[in-house]
Amino acid sequence: MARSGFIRAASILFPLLILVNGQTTSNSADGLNGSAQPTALATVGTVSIDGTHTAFRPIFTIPASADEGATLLPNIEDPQAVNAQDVCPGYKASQVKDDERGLTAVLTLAGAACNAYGTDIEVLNLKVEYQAANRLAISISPAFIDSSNYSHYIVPEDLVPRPTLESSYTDIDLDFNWDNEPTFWFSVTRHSTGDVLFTTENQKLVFENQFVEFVSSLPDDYNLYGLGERIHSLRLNHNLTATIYAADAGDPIDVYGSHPFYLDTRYFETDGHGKQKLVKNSPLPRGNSGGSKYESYSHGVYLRNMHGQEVRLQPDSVTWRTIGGSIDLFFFDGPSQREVTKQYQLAAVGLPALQSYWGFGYHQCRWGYRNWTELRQVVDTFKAFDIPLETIWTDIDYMDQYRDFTVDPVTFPVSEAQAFLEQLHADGQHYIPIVDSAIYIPNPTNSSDAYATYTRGNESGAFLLNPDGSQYIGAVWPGYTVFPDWLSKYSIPWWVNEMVTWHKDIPFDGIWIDMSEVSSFCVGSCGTGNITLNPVHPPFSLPGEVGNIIYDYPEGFNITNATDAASALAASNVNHPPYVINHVQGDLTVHAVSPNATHHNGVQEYDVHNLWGHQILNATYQALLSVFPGKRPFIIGRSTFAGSGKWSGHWGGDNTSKWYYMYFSIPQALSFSLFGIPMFGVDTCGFNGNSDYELCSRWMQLSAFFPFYRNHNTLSANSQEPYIWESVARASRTAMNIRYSLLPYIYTLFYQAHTTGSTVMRALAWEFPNEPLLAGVDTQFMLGPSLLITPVLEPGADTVNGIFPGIIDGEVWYDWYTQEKVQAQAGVNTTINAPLGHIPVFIRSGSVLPQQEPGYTTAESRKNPWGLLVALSEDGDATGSLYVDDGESLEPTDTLTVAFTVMNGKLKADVNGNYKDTNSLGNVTIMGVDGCDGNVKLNGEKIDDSKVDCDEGTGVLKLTGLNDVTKSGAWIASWTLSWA
Ligand code: MIG
Repeated sequence: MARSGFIRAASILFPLLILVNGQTTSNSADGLNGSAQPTALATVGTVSIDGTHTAFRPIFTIPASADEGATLLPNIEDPQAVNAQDVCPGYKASQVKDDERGLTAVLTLAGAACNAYGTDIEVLNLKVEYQAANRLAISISPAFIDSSNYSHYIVPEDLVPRPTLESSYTDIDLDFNWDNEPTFWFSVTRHSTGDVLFTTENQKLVFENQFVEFVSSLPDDYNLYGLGERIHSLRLNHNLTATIYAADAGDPIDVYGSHPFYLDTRYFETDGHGKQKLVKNSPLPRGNSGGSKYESYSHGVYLRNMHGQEVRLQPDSVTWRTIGGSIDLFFFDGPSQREVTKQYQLAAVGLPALQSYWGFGYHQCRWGYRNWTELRQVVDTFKAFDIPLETIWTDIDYMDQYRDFTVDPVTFPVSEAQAFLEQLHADGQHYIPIVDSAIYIPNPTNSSDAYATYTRGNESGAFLLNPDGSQYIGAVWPGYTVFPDWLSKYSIPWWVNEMVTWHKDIPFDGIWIDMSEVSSFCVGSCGTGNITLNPVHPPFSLPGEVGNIIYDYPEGFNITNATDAASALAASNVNHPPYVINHVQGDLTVHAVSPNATHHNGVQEYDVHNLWGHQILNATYQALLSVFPGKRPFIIGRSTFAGSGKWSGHWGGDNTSKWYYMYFSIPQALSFSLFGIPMFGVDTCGFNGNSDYELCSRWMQLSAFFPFYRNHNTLSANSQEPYIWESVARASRTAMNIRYSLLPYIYTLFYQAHTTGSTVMRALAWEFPNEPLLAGVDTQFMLGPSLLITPVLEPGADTVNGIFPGIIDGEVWYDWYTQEKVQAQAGVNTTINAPLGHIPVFIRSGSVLPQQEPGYTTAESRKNPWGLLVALSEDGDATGSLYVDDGESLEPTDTLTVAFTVMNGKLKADVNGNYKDTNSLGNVTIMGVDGCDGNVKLNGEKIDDSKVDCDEGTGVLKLTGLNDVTKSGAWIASWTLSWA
């Protein structure tokens, strides 16, 4: 094939790499940090399945060494490292001014500067505010900030909003205390209980230009949650260094996003007269019958800081370290998780975006879908297997040489796109393409390499710079690339325009943002001086590329920034700050845009690194508002920051087809509930590696209860669409049938999250806060208040052990499938039958779940009859709610809410609002009825016996075929149903 082309992922399922020329073209580095000269000339050809070459031309491969940084020993692993607590003098407070809203003071260095990891700041300002009825703010920042328009100590409020002072604050349950002995320290206590929540007593405050440290003691066996993003159990380990530095790394524990927030839950034994004794969790106290003897109090702590951070958890303390910025701490008083999470979102980070209804359908993706025809086949195969498919995704395969806002003219031509997407949309289905964060910089010596997206961005000044003002040029899939500068006022308009323009060719429905940490495959501005070699090949092979030969780099080539590491105190060293955080890439310059990349306003990436992925989500949100005026943007992003939920959802990134990764998806999701990003899911069946039917079957069923439900796979791994294995197809249909029937419930939960900050996926401990033994449970979870999911998380099992929470306080559980009451003991594991293809789901007593008959797509489902599933409490009560709107308007004017209450054998549906839904009510199932005489009435009118089925044995009352008595619509008016 004659067209020029880079090695294309689409065709490398059977790759062939031919090396024709090993000559090197080395030049010396040009002085910019990390500048690398690629030296390998290889010719890459790929052979498609039928053996014809699809691409064949010489390309340069960036040497692997270009992405190697300095070998650095993380401070926490360095036995020789100075402990700032030992050498630093701390501060003394003076000029204390107290008033009812808080206090201000000046903190002055209490001795000779220690300059442990930077330069001590002599004088600091302390400001404490009782900000609101549930929030205390403590901020400590340099008194003299030497900057006319920018200081890295102060987080700009337009980048990260700062919780503001509210008029009412007197109800706050937090007290701030301080003292100067031996040096300045402070504590925060819970007023009502006297419990010390945070105290820096006997620890020094360390505040340097590139290092800030404060330490609080914690109670024995504490329960801390959050501090993301990481792959970890829900309850954080007591010997854990939680590094917060956005990284393109899916495997180790510290990953893509930055969420400097934790939830702290403390359990107390009660005797009915207030708090008694703090309860330890291990060994976990077990409940007996007769009511829980415990109660819990939760508070939240948020550090509003954008810099690289380490939060060191040790058995008795938390040490918070940052490599810049200031201390801007917020305490949320709870006193329950539910309230903490609401307080955090409402005041600090914002409420999550309202999601489109269709976003809750099933999504299929993979890296390696090769052309529109293959996509069509996938879509058709789902249909043939009767497995619901809502949205088909494409990875970077669709792009022309991996360039954003292009399509491959041969494999994904615009001409075919139109037909494909028209049909897809006509079938009520959707399409989402990936958009990468880096922008290809064309080869200036080759006019046919011109790339309009680059040209337009470059002309408007939308890209990051080097310290010397030249363009910062890293490398990602397309070759050498530049990166949007989100602090430049030109970047968002440029991005919006690119998306609006591209949508005219490719009418996508949402956007998937990748590589936004922001990832770059080489250290520093490695493309500087080299772009005439573009497009170059990344410094490593793509998954599945076999026989990929990459030339060694010549001797003497060294990009470790050795010369860069010397200066410490005088000026800030941003690429190699004196304090070495325990970063997954080692060196901060590795596999990401380097910290010394410079924004048009002079701000260095060092100061805002953790925000890059957050800002591209903002830009994309703005873009989609322009593409779809008045509609809710659908965005899934990789790197997130505190507050990204207001624009986007998140997927868990590059996991592996392993059982333990399936387990980790639960704590990761629950953590994102705490962070205010409820639209979360992971690569179902696993990204890296090959899946198998057993794992994929379990995983397809588990993810069906996650808000974002997508199967995604890496390039060249075996196919893992659910139809690949008969057993997975069956298991998927079963779970999807449940999910789709519950779409009204899930959508209502999201509406509540969007309006109140409540969570969607919930830890057992949050719904049942009086049971200390639930503090660490993350192998089961709740979907909303009413559904308990207990998945099998190991191979070869046909049962699973799970706890039934709340039994001690009278909770009853109903099996989703049999609708019978579960026989279980309080506070102990119950063995639950769970053969392959069966995911245990239980309904909490006291719930009314709105349902709709599942269709093939969410659009079809929305046209189907409604249903209600009622699970009565022991007292015969239940409540629930339903929210309905058009499912897509950004600010829907017509909405409908229904409040359900059950008491004394009567179910009342209280209908409010003006959204017109004319679907009838098909079924009502009531579980836990205490006998029924068959005299069932709707608004006083007897329902025909043929529609009534009452099983006295199981206590299940089933009403079916109600459609003809609810013809004009289930929610056209309020109604009452009675059966006793
Ligand atoms: O470096 O676009 O996490 O989901 O398939 C790999 C290819 C780049 C990383 C994403 C993954 C995606 C892949 N991308």
